[in-house]
Amino acid sequence: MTFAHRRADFPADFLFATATSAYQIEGHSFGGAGQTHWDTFAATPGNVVRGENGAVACDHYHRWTDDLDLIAGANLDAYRFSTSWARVMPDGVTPNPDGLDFYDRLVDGMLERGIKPMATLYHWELPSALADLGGWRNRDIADRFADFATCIMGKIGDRVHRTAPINEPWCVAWLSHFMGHHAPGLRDIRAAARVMHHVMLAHGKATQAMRALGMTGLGAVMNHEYAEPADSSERSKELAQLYDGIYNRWFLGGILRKAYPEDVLKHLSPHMPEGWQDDFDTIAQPLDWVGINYYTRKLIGPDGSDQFPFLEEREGPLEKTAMDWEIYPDGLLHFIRHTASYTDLPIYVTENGLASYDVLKDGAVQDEQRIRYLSEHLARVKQALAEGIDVRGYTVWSLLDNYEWALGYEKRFGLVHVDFETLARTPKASWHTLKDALAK
Ligand code: PNW
Repeated sequence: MTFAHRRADFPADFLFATATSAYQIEGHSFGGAGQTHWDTFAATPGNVVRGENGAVACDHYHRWTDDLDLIAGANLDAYRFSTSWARVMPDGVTPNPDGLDFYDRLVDGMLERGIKPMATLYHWELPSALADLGGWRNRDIADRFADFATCIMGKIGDRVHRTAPINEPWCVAWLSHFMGHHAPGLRDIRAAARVMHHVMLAHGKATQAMRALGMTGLGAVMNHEYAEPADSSERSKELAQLYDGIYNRWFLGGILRKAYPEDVLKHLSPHMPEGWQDDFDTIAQPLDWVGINYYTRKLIGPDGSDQFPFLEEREGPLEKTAMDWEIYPDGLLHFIRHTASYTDLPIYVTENGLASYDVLKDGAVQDEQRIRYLSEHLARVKQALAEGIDVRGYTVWSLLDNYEWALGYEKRFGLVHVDFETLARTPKASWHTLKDALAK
């Protein structure tokens, strides 16, 4: 047997969930959504595989009732979804009643099916009107984001179970402004350092805005990658440590310790925005939970240059997914323990999963690697629970095959297969496995 878990092995109130995000599934050409920086980024040749974008995606905007049925059908307890800023406020500031109504119906649809809504306000589709003002590089973004939080949560905040302002600050800052892999595609240390801070400030201000609405259940979702030195040299160890700092300690430090890690700050401080030291009381708002998104580890070695961050990722020896990401379940246990070393707050695994080479054949998809991956990672969650760490939930990325950002529609992360010609949904073997394991 490849899947070694049953619902009964976990605490009675433990939540099994699945996740998606707005731009990756909804279809951004529908319902009056505004243009986003991802539309612009995807339209520039070389940024995204085949130049694909989220204009239609999974057409979830029209098929959302079917999709909620698929979540309930797998006996899952909760659904982590995101609200598109450009759908709710097409120009970044003016509310769109159709957009607000869409999320209102979606949340009610979850409640009707006994699914707990877990909302993320921002999962990367910045309205172009705000991108044109400098986007996340402009400090004003934090106030605009708080206004968006007030607008969308004024509509649905009374019914959501858990809410996080921003999905994966590292991706918003580093991946998008230093590595250039995601919109807006910058490779600029000064831009990256500013965003490393503004994204934290926006988290804090949005949290304040949601508290002002009387909301509870507010948290933060960080992504983590285990950094392994590529060899036993001191230099590789140092650089793995630096990678760990940028990726795994910066945002936790800001939100939970009112401080950025010194080893990273040493390199970023010349580029930080003025007055950053004075913002921690706003950033470090009291929270109710912390989320961990975890997929893989990276082997880190020197790139031979004298250019910060001096490091490169090396090919690792472990089994890989279709993303070419190594499968390293111990990393999940590491980050649950690591997060618990910062805080006693309840922890949710808010994303975990893999892209696999799935083939639809005779109406079925045999995604054995996914079943094994989920089983091995859930075993680490059990281990953390056995150590007394307060883990409250586990979330599979993703419900559906969807728009995998710069990799377009090629990489399939879903529990449910999507045919991108017909948009037909077919539950994979992993969906059936969860349905059986999670029967109540
Ligand atoms: C997460 N990286 O993103 C996101 O929350 C999802 O939107 C995404 O589909 C999922 O993981 C799978 O990729 C990441 O390049 C995307 O290091 C890319 C990276 C990390 C996280």
